Amino acid sequence: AMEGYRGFLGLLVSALLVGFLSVIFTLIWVLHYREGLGWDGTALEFNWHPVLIVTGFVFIQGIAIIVYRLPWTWKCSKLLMKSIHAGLNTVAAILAIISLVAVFDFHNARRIPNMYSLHSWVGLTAVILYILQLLLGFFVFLLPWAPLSLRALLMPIHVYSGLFIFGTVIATVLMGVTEKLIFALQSPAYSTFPPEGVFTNTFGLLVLVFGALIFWIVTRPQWKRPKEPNS
Ligand code: ASC
Repeated sequence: AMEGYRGFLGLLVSALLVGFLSVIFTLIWVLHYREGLGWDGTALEFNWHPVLIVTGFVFIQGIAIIVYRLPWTWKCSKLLMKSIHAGLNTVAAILAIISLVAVFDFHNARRIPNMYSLHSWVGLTAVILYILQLLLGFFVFLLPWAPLSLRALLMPIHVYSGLFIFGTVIATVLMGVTEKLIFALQSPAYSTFPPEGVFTNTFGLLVLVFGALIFWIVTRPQWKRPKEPNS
């Protein structure tokens, strides 16, 4: 048991480190390589989009997925852990929505068309599914009214769609990074390996590794919260 616990801690610390680094890399990207942050219809407003997505939709969502795995919380009530899971996912949803407002606002101010790219189609689908997942989870699993039979029926779907949405978000981040670099890096071009291109490709790899670590942690059966009878 001690062996499994140390393995868990090692991966948890790695995931937290890689997730935190991803957020720092996004900040360095927009503050150092790009124009910085602001809310004025210019690129400064667009730049909130990657910052809020990586902070909320990647990092906070990743933590929310594995909160039940933290062994020191196994003595906490299930209701408290569900509230933390729901609370983190609510914060992530709010940040994702603000990040979409930033892009649409920037596009409209600059008369750039909306919703033409695959990044935008998949990304908006992920946000809509995430909000539906949040509402369904709130009414079925958090509020006390749903019968156990309905919870048991919907739990595998909740787990599956949660991981599907998380994976989709990571794929969408990779598409967004590629799209932005091809738009933004003109002279010198992306194809000439400028420092911003190499730095931001590295950031994309960090996000992918974060996803891989969260997915590993959450799919180890031996690290699951022991199930109390009748829940
Ligand atoms: C819940 C909860 C669980 C599941 C289970 C359904 O709300 O706390 O552990 O649903 O009851 O299989």
